[in-house]
Amino acid sequence: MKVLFIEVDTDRPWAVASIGPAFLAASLRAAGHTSELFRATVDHSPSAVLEVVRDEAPDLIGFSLTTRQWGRARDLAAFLRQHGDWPVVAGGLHPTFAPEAVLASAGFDAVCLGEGDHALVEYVEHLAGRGPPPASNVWLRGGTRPPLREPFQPIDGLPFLARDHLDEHRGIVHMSTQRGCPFPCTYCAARMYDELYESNGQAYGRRRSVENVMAELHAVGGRRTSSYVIFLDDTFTLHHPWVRAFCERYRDEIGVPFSLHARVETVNQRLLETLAAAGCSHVVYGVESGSARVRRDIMERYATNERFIEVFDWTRQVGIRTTANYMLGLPGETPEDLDETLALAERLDAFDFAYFVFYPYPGTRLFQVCRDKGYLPTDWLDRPANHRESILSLPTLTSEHIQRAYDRFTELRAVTHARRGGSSAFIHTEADCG
Ligand code: B12
Ligand code: SF4
Repeated sequence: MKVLFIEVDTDRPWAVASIGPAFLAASLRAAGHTSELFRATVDHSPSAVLEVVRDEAPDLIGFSLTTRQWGRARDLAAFLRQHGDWPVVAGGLHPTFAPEAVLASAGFDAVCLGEGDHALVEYVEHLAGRGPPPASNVWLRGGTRPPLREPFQPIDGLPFLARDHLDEHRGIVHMSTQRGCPFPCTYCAARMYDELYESNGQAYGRRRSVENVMAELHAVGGRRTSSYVIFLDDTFTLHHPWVRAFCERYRDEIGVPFSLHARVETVNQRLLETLAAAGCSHVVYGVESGSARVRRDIMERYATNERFIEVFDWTRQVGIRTTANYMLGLPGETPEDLDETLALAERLDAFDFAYFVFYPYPGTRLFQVCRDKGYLPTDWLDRPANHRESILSLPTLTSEHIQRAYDRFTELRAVTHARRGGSSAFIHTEADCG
């Protein structure tokens, strides 16, 4: 059976395609199936996508979706259904936490809840007439919500990523060493996988062995062909014994620069020195707000401003560049809180930073708050899910307040950029994690 994943771009191409399909393709191929990925850029009209689908002649089409991708994917799936009868399945965070909305849309035959590695293979076997419908994770249109299968164990048993499904160029390698994140950030969609499985009595958090991660790094060419390794894990610096054991082997066997996401609570000076010695050149920290009140009472993040300042200083001292991520426009936030965020950004003086207008992702606690308090418009699923303007009506902030803060961040970034000599080494980071 042949599966065609359609990667849906929204406003511009991303440097990397979804990690989900790269995992799924690996499992499909291990089970004897074929997998291809087509990136529908913003320039591809629905007819152009249809043409590609006709040429590829898949037995199943798969969409891996974040909320941002949902609107365009919905329209594309409906268009494909008008012109053909290819079965279509959607998976990823958005379908997992808004499955009813996906199944109610024309063009989707099934939704995958949570992990898809085994579930998709079972579904494909079923479509091939070689097995019963999947008993778990795959929710068929018209059917009832299925139970969740146990998270994949042992995680080392997963085949290595199908790298032809990732846009990797010039020796850049993307790696994923763990699934799940133990922190409770109320805005975070990634964390919802943990909660979904925990509410089912299952533990989602797992990390691959150092041995297994090293084997994948060698399999992609090791130091011979790799120029830079990007660890996509939500918080790479969990469990220091693992990180130290990894760093020792990485330094000796691979040694090329790498980047990762961390939280300030999960690093200390010694660990940062170890990371730097192994080749770590860039750490992305989630700061999110400069107001301790907002972090503590709204986001459930308990680090102090002093902690951020010392960790950014330590990171600089060991020669690692930092990127800080900030959010603007949360429910309960005030204009004074936004001022504090800008002030902390100035004080931290990260090598680079990214700033996002808050968007409430389905499944998260803050989504629930926004819905319960009437901040969320009823047509939220039809509005663009971007991070440049707020879709919320907040009693404590107007859209002008948020826009002004966003513009001040844009100015600060331009100034920082100019001060660094317009360095092209600025790294554009998009995930709100760490
Ligand atoms: C790496 C990463 C990126 C990379 C790669 C994108 C990607 N989707 O992989 C880049 C830099 C491009 C990126 C960009 C953005 N990202 Co991002 N990103 C991540 C991150 C940190 C890791 C992804 C990962 O490694 N997943 C691991 C794999 C195993 O999980 P998975 O993708 O969910 O796939 C499994 C299942 O869901 C299922 N499955 C997935 N797809 C499919 C498809 C089918 C057909 C089936 C059957 C099953 C299935 O099976 C897979 C294997 O078990 C996540 C956080 C996270 N932990 O998920 C955020 C995350 C996905 N990103 C997020 C956001 C908001 C963004 C941006 C909007 C950031 C921004 N502010 O601009 C952009 C938009 C990207 C887009 N195309 O829409 C949010 C999404 C929230 C949501 N509900 O939509 C997350 C959850 C971060 C967060 N904490 O909230 N991101
Ligand atoms: S924002 Fe990052 S640290 Fe917080 S729960 Fe999500 S993945 Fe974990």
